[in-house]
Amino acid sequence: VKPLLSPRELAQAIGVSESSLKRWADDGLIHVSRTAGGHRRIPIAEAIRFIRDTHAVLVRPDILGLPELDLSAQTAPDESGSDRLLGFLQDGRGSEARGLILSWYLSGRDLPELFDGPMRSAMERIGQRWTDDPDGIFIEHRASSLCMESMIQLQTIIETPHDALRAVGGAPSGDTGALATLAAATVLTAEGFHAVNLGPQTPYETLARAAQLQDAALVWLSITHDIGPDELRTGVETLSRSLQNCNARLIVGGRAVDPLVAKGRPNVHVGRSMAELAAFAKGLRLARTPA
Ligand code: B12
Repeated sequence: VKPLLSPRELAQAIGVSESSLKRWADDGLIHVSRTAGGHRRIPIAEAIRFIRDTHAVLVRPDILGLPELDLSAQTAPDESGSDRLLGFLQDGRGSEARGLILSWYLSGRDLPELFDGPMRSAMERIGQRWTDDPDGIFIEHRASSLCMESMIQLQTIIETPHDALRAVGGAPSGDTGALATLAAATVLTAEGFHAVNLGPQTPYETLARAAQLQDAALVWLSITHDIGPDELRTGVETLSRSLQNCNARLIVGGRAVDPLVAKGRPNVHVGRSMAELAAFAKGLRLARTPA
């Protein structure tokens, strides 16, 4: 991805004239920095924000260093769009899967909507295959990797503000799920957090220590596989107790989460979706931002 663009490059990328683009910059519709010589430069994250907000069509993604997009995806990720994603993931068509997800994002869709919708449902359907399809496990592992590649690509075009609050998270010991915790990190990045994802199989003590070292405002725990209710409850209890000392809020979620883990623990919140995680992050950011 190209970190800084000239007005001419962005103009070409979205198929408008350079003079229009310079005018929008001078009117403050698009934020630019200046080179030592006084030339306008547009950070990639600002270019992406502008494209999303104005529904501009990215006709030349290559100028931004982005791969080919699925321009027909500029509509809502409706049922047929979800089926297309499922098809690409099942067939191992990585560039098409990434292009489709990126196109949805660039057309203004929010990440929680994409992860709670098409990505989750595609992975659910793929996860049903291994019982009766000898290639099911191969397809599931490959599809998981493709989803992760797509999320990492999204992270490279989202800007983290300098004064971002910090978040730390992962999946607990015993849980091999890497996708949901990466989705959480990606959503938090889009919500303006500096998110550190420790990935699957992270011991509760490591999460607590990382939260302390990073001075985290938010800790997330993502549970994909059933690790046993007692183990989960004890782990969350230990974690929430350690977090009280560093003033971090804990949000626990994932398809195998038990809502009872938050009982009697005011610094623990249970969420079921990426939309809930985003809402929680927004609330926390508002509460922690000085007036
Ligand atoms: C991918 C996957 C794996 C991969 C994980 C690899 C990877 N790189 O991530 C691998 C292949 C390793 C795997 C292994 C196993 N798996 Co598995 N796996 C899945 C699968 C297909 C997809 C899960 C996924 O990542 N989905 C995509 C994410 C984005 O969606 P999500 O998990 O639903 O999360 C959403 C919400 O829960 C929420 N959310 C998630 N995290 C968080 C966090 C917060 C804070 C919040 C607020 C919200 C939130 O937002 C997300 C988006 O909407 C599911 C099928 C399914 N129905 O989900 C089975 C599934 C979870 N696996 C299952 C099983 C049985 C296994 C195995 C035991 C199989 C085996 N016999 O070996 C093993 C071992 C698991 C272990 N001990 O850890 C069962 C679980 C049953 C259970 N009761 O736990 C499932 C449901 C499949 C099935 N239908 O039977 N698995």
